[in-house]
Amino acid sequence: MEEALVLIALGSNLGDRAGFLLGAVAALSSGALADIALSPIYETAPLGPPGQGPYLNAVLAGRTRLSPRALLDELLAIENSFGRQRKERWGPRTLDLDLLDYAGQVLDEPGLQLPHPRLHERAFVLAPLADVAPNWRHPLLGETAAELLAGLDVSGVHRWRPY
Ligand code: A4P
Ligand code: MG
Repeated sequence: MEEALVLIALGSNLGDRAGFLLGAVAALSSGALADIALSPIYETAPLGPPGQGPYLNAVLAGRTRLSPRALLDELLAIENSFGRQRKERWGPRTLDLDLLDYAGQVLDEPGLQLPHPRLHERAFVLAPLADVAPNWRHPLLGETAAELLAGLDVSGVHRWRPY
């Protein structure tokens, strides 16, 4: 199969957040993906049920020979290897890996939608996406990440500065 350009969102709001994000990058680089570029890490206000801590979020770009479905299965396996437990929707998690885009494909299958159906409304995804893929355009909306971000509230999204 040809190599496909893919974009993946990473998020964590439990435990060693940066360690989980970077562990996922390492796992992907030794398996599913080549030529990984990683955005800066952002610290972001949680969207979802109250009482959760802040997230760290980032986006990576890379190339894969896997099909969309095989890549999603790999993402779910990596989430599980970092102790992800699915409890409530949008609840706290050690590691969330979302497939944002696969070579601009549009798919709507059980368990796999492309582009990711909520990416265009989420500043915590669009800010790092604009950093790592400034020329990318949303396959359905035609706008860049920066253009999509311009319409959103970015007050809860900051470059992460641990010191
Ligand atoms: N699925 C379908 N298409 C995709 C895709 N393109 N990429 C299916 C990934 N998964 C896809 O996801 C549910 C199912 O979606 C998967 O089994 C897969 O088959 P999940 O990760 O189990 O559930 P979830 O993440 O709790 O739900 P959901 O709706 O995916 O939540 P989101 O949209 O991922 O949001 N706040 C901040 N600040 N930062 C965050 O990162 N993340 C969430 C989760 C909530 N609040 C947040 C953040
Ligand atoms: Mg998810």
